[in-house]
Amino acid sequence: MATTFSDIAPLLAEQAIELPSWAFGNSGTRFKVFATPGTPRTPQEKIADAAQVHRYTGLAPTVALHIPWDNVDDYAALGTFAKDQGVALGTINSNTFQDDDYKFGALSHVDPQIRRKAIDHHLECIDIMHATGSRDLKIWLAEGTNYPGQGDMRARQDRVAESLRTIYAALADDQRLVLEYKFFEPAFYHTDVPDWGTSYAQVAALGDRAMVCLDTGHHAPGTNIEFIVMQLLRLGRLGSFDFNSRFYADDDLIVGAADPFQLFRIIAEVIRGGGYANPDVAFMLDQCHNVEDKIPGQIRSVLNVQEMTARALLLDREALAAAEEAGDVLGANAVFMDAFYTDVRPWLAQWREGRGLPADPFQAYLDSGYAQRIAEERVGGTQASWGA
Ligand code: LRH
Ligand code: MN
Ligand code: MN
Repeated sequence: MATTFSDIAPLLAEQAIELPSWAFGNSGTRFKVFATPGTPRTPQEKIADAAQVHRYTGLAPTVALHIPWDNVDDYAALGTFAKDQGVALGTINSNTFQDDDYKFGALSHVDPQIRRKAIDHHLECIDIMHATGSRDLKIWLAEGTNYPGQGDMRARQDRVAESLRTIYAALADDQRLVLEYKFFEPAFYHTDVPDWGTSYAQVAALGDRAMVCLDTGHHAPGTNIEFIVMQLLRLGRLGSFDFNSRFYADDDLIVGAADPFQLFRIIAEVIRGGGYANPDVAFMLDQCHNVEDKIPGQIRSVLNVQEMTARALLLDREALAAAEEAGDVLGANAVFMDAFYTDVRPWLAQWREGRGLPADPFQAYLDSGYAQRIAEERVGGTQASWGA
């Protein structure tokens, strides 16, 4: 029997997408960072903006922090502030990519003192997790080399493994380490954790609470990302997604903007592998809004994820399995495409209204006057920007 909207309604209600605090700061390229009036100046203002996204969509109950970008004196108080705004603090992201000491590596550095410094930064992040009640420590390593011969790739891999072991050992039993991979940038010749296989090999050596983070913008063009999703779910190591979209490299554009069909295929595979509405697989955004308004950009993003989730949940799995088993190539593909081409927007608008949310969250936010208010109120101080 075909799946209907009422079948999927309870599953949609379980969707939660974590927002990155850094999406609310100014960002740009290495050529120019454009400032927007009303941009947050503090972690508190970023959280207040993130809470707006949740208020109008009901989809984004948590906010990820990046340390030291979101440094505050009292993280427990920041957690209380978030709660008062209607959201909670989520993943803690470490940062070993903006310190001169890490020019030639952090967890992989040849100098044990620099490795120690990078490890200590992660231990501080774990302390913050205790104060905020965060479950996940997300690590992305900007480490690698630019020229063949510059570094001993094998020795660097061993040092990364040893450093990760020390960090993992400091986690509490209910905390996880999530290791993100990226095929290039900032290093251009080799990267120490370039792909899902390396991330998997590293986390598998640590223990059950070490997982892989899949950032959709971190693959070579043409990579079949849904295959990786399948494999990591199969291996029980898909810990989280950093969702965004890209046309060229790590563009960090709005998820679903460049290739909605790819987003559909990824989510269909998450559902197939039991990763949907499963707390083990965190859905997060990792985006920057260089030229568009940030809060509406985040609202559009979570709605894009919700729309593709609804379409993927509507996939008639029985019909698909029957066609697959019968070797009906075009029939199977037609079942798949039917789900993708279903316009779920009118139904989602109705569904939202039934849950006390605005039918059109995007417009409701624009009409709220919040953007004008923050532009007037947030004067003086230094606006947050990606990287600070
Ligand atoms: C690296 C990355 C990683 C960082 C974030 C700011 O490209 O995706 O997740 O923490 O960007
Ligand atoms: Mn990322
Ligand atoms: Mn990235």
